[in-house]
Amino acid sequence: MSDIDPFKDNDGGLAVQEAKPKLKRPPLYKVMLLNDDFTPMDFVVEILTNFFGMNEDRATQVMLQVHTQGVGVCGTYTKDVAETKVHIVNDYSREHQHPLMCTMEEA
Ligand code: TYC
Repeated sequence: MSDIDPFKDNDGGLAVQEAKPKLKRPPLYKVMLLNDDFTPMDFVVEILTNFFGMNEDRATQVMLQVHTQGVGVCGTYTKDVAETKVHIVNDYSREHQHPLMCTMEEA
């Protein structure tokens, strides 16, 4: 058996400070759609339902918000998830010959 007893004071009288675990929440990122004059509204709604889990009504609201304000938030995610969403949406839009732009920024 080891002579280190985890339940015994093994610091030989030294003042030993407990390690303070520094756990921070990971930063979150907003994934956003930008307005343009060419992408059909239906296609934007399809993006929001397929890739951001919105129902038709919510997707239409967000699409109209982007259409009128120029930008709108699709969701907030950790960095890896946000980056993946941005790539998937931009690839999908290019595949369908639409200029729709998806970007992200720290929340
Ligand atoms: N402005 C586009 C149109 O009138 C619709 C649109 C909405 C495009 C949202 C992009 O992110 C967007 N067809």
